[in-house]
Amino acid sequence: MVPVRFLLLIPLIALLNGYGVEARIRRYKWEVKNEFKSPDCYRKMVITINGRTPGPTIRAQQNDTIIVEVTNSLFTENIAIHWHGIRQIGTPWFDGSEGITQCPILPGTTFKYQFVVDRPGTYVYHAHYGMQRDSGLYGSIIVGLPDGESEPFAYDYDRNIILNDWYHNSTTEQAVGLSKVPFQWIGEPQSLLIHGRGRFNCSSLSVPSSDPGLCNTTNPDCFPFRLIVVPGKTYRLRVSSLTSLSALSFQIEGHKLTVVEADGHYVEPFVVQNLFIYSGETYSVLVKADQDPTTNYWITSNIVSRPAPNTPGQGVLVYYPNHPRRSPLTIPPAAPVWNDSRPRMAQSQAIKARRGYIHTPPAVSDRVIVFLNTQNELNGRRRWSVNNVSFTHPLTPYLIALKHNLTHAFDQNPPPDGYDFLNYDIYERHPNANTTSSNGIYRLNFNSIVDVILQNANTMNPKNSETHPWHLHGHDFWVLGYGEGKFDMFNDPNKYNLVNPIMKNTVPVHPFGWTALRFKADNPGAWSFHCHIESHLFMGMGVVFAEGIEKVGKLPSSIMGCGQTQGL
Ligand SMILES: *[C@@H]1O[C@H](CO)[C@@H](O)[C@H](O)[C@H]1NC(C)=O
Ligand SMILES: *[C@@H]1O[C@H](CO)[C@@H](O)[C@H](O)[C@H]1NC(C)=O
Ligand SMILES: *[C@@H]1O[C@H](CO)[C@@H](O)[C@H](O)[C@H]1NC(C)=O
Ligand SMILES: *[C@@H]1O[C@H](CO)[C@@H](O)[C@H](O)[C@H]1NC(C)=O
Ligand SMILES: *[C@@H]1O[C@H](CO)[C@@H](O)[C@H](O)[C@H]1NC(C)=O
Ligand SMILES: *[C@@H]1O[C@H](CO)[C@@H](O)[C@H](O)[C@H]1NC(C)=O
Ligand SMILES: *[C@@H]1O[C@H](CO)[C@@H](O)[C@H](O)[C@H]1NC(C)=O
Ligand SMILES: *[C@@H]1O[C@H](CO)[C@@H](O)[C@H](O)[C@H]1NC(C)=O
Ligand SMILES: [Cu+2]
Repeated sequence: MVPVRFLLLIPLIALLNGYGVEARIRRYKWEVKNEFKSPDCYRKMVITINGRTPGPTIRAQQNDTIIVEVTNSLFTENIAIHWHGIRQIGTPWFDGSEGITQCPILPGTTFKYQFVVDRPGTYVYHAHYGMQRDSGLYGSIIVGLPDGESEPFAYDYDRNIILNDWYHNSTTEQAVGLSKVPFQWIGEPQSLLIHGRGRFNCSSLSVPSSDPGLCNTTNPDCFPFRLIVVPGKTYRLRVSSLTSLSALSFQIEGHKLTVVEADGHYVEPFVVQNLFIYSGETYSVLVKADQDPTTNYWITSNIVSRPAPNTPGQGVLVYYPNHPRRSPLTIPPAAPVWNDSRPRMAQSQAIKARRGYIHTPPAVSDRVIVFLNTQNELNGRRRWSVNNVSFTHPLTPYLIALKHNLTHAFDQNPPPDGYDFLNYDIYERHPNANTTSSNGIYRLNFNSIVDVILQNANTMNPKNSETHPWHLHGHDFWVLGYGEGKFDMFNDPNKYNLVNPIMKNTVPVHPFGWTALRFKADNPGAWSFHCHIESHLFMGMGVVFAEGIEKVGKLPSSIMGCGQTQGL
């Protein structure tokens, strides 16, 4: 059966803006389905869009309107799709975060997302329902400049690579384990994917399967990723990570990477041998095909920050006209030391806004919120907490509850703006006996300037702290600084970079460290701010901000239907 596959591009009669530039409407029809695929040679039920994982790439120009009609053809599961990095100014109901901005899209129904991509850059989309992103529902959004404008750097070709980690257990099995008493951790991924392709060692299966097709290294689904380059040319590689758990190091054997873009903002260029990339981040790097063209080179991803088994993601950089099936004769480059966070911290600190493209942050903020991340046991389950509050979703999405004054839809008590920072030892294990779970939210004054300090700490394991990439919906923030140890309220703000901070939507907080952000609460709506690790969010590592609700326009009826929203 041929899957329904449409991709209509309708250059509607100019929605002419002030510059006389023509903004188009780009329409997509997606069918989301369960299918068996073998991205790492091991067959499992995945979620595809129009038969593919990763799904189709959305390509647009600045200020175009994107319309995606999503049909949920899954057997039983609900879905929602988040447009990661798109701020949804004026359309907060199409952010795609289930439980925050919309009710889920039920099986057998179609939902229409419609939004403007108002800034050029590299973005992604992915499921935002439970931990469903892990099942393969994700893809890229590439927004180009308007005709006649050019980037502040030169390249010959533009290529796109999404990095991921991959589990053989289903999302449901993972969720069941994480909710169980006793708690059952998901463990490390079985493989790493480079643009949807990986390689699991089929001989290492502990219980050999009676089905010889279950793990099949000649399945075309797992033919390794190839990037074919023409000698002498420069490539812009748009590298994104949508891992469920892993922090990654990405490299191309023998080639240097010049970082020029991060989360849709131009970076003052700097050169790296390997790019550290955290779930939810996007980068553009320039790579020149300037090495010996008679051979091919490894493209690798490796897990850092966790003691994972060595299951590198491997692809090949092929110098045209070498044979694309020819693997390099060398051994793949070694991974960085997993537990040395110094080079990762150094790379985070090296990312600055490009000269000529600096958005100067406001000099002071109106409110400072410190988020201490801790792990704890709550009712016999392991959870993550922020200032002793482990986040739970309400049945009624916040945006709807707030707009319609449904005060019983969620806990009206706001969670705390900080923790006992004078006395709390971030290097110790704490029982954190007073942790609670709540679905209360942070209400921000409209147009106020908010500082967020992410404070990392020890987990429930001795001498252990993890990397958490935090992602903010609806805004970009300035990254004012990173530090090691406990944030010093009195001295560290003096070291903030107010000169050329990068703006991003996702940022890591390094083990036992802190990260300081500033943003303007200028986008009416309700916005999730959470760790981008699927299992961590599932375990409560997130908060919700709301601002300017009185300025939110009339909510579309398509987002209703769950909790207390029936009949609205
Ligand atoms: C995009 O739209 C915004 C808001 O309407 C406008 O300020 C900006 O100039 C537009 N940019 C282009 C390139 O059309
Ligand atoms: C996969 O899920 C099953 C339960 O469905 C569980 O017993 C098993 O330990 C899980 N495997 C891994 C590697 O997490
Ligand atoms: C694959 O797994 C088998 C069995 O564990 C092991 O002997 C072999 O070395 C592995 N191969 C690779 C390439 O890691
Ligand atoms: C493995 O995949 C190849 C290519 O699709 C196919 O020809 C072969 O029959 C498969 N082997 C098994 C045991 O299913
Ligand atoms: C990393 O772990 C190894 C043991 O696996 C240990 O010997 C080493 O000291 C650790 N390095 C750092 C920087 O913590
Ligand atoms: C919600 O409450 C606000 C302030 O009390 C009021 O202005 C608004 O009309 C109410 N909205 C609805 C839908 O009842
Ligand atoms: C969280 O609870 C611990 C004790 O379990 C306490 O030391 C800490 O101050 C509390 N933090 C907040 C923000 O209430
Ligand atoms: C936990 O809360 C109770 C009641 O508020 C308080 O008496 C107790 O001291 C707290 N425990 C800790 C460790 O903070
Ligand atoms: Cu996390």
